[in-house]
Amino acid sequence: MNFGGLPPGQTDRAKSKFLVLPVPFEESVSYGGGTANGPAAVIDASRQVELWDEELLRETCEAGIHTLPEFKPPRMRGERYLKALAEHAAELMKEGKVLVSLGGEHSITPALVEAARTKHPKLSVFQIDAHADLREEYEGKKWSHASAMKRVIDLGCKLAQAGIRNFSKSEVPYVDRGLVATAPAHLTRTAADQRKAVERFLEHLTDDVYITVDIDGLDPSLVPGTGTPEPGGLSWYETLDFLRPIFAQKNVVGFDIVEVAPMEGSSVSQFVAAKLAYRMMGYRTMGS
Ligand SMILES: [Mn+2]
Repeated sequence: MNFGGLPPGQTDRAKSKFLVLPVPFEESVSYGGGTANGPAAVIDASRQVELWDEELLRETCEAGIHTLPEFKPPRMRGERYLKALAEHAAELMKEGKVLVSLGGEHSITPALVEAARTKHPKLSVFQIDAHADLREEYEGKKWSHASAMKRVIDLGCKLAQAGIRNFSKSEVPYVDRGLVATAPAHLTRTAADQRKAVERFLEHLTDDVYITVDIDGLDPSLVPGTGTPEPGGLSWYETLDFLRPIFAQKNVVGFDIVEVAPMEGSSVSQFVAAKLAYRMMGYRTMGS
């Protein structure tokens, strides 16, 4: 099963601009489970996404999208798995393609950022998320999904974060300070305020950017299938209004969409994630 349900002519690995890597990692879940089923559900839903992009007026798939097998090395768990993922992703990035990873829980992102940094040492990160994910550790795990962005700033990467509406007292010293620029969701509710946040982010981020979208950054009315839903999230169009200028003005070297936890009887969450992944690939092909 490949992303988009594409014919062989558009999935040739050597000719494809995009590599889709399914990463079904789920180990530090704190509330609802199911993210291990996220990648397969998103790829399945992607076959229902119209290939003609109504905003970009093109078929993004013409750039080539190759889907890799799920990253599932035998008998590897926790930190060992994440270390292996970082090595695997670094190898893939040598192919000079845009790596699109589908999670899985958010703890996979630091490994993917580490891999991208081997090629782009001045990498910075743009995050869409309900949660700041800046805890030093969570439930005794430094590699927890709730600490993912703390691991990223520990690497020395600048970070810009949007959609944030949940952080703990212990994260206050990091939110919107130093390496981190934060736009809390309640402060970007008007188009003018959102534009100001985007301008600030474009100044804060370096030229090479990795993007991580925790699907819970979007509103749970749009994406109910996620582990830790939080009200007050970004709408579909607000999400795109954050992403479009970053793709237009930065060199986006890779991105991930994480924390999709498919629900029984509802396919909207994985469909939104699939359409978002395709749209982001579309933004990445514009002008090149
Ligand atoms: Mn997160």
